[in-house]
Amino acid sequence: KYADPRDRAFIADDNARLSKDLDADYAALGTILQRRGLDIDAITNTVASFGVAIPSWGVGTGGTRFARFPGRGEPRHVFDKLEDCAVIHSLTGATPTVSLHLPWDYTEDMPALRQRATALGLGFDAVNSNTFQDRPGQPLSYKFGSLTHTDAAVRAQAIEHNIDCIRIGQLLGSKALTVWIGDGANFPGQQHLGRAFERYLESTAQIYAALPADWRMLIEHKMFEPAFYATVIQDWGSSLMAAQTLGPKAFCLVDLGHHAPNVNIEMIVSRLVHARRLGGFHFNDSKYGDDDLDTGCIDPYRLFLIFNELVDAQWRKAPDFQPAHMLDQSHNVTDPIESLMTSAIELQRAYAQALLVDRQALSDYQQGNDALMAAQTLKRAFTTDVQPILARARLQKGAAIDPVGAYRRSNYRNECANKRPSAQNFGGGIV
Ligand code: PSV
Ligand code: MN
Ligand code: MN
Repeated sequence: KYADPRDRAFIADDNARLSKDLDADYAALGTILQRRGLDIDAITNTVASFGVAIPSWGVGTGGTRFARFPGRGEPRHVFDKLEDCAVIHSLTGATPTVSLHLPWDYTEDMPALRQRATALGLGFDAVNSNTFQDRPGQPLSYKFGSLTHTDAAVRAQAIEHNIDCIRIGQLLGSKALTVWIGDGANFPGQQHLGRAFERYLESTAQIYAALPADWRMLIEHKMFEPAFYATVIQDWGSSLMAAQTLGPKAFCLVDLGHHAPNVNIEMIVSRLVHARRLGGFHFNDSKYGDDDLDTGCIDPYRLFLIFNELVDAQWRKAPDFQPAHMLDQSHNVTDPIESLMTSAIELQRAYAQALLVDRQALSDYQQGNDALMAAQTLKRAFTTDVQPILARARLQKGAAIDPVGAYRRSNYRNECANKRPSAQNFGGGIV
């Protein structure tokens, strides 16, 4: 039997079974935290205020360059995607915005899309441009690059697309444009490394000039793929140089999967905070490369250490610190809605754990060069089970204590399978 998982009464009913146990667990944790001088309700309220954007492309089943195995009842178009995003937000209370990818999410009627989003209680975060693939009927090809192409006409086409994205984003109430390009070289010698970067700066300066006053441009770096020898914006150094060259509205976006294995991402975050250029994140997890696995599923400690830097920056009142939080994942073997819900919760978990760090003690241990106790201070926060805080934060907002359980009980996926005839040309699966 189907029940709409966005229905408040359905969620309240589901919560009724679980709230007594939650009260007991929350009270027990509250006592433990009180002994550490922490007020559990204050932490719960801070966690409740955390939001992360759902990538529109994430609600469809992903794929690899070998194959894509579509799931049941996948969204057929951007309006269906919005419905799925609303389910995720209703059950978690943690995903109030959606990040669109154009042209994958293009529709003639953007005002209608905005209207539907508003009715569903959703807003729009950064708009992502796409010049890493050709769309049908496009005059010039991006096979050998887009914003950095050797041919000025191709560059102009790519610039125009980014400016279109800004215009469309304005219709939706977005405030940022995320630019990731696949431009680069597959062979040594194929591309003049310096000139390609210069062309990037020239092209992005034109996009930057079209940014409305209250917009940001987020520059996303990535080490490799699809260019396997050299990528033009391959690391945070190139990204930071570009942002600093472009001007105060340009920031760096850190996609966790876009670095070499073992790179110290929390250190990159710290440096970008220092440079006042940390623009936002694409959260995911990885073991090898740009795996786009669910956030926190491989290395939750790394995620915690990143949030530790973010909370530290808040604590120190770092200037120009307003990073956008977005997910960027590919779900190949799970129901994307379940993956996205649990991923949003993993972010809240890392945030809650980071809020538990005794910052004064940590600072004193650092000052006194007490390496062991400094490390233990972080570990003590990380190993605290904050589950009751996360559940209580959801309950307070009318969301579900057990989002995946409630989602499964609602039979939403089954309902989608009946309502949505299989979508063959779903955009956004493979990249
Ligand atoms: C590239 O790997 C990337 O992380 C960029 O953010 C793209 O926009 C996204 O993936 C598309 O899936
Ligand atoms: Mn990304
Ligand atoms: Mn990626």
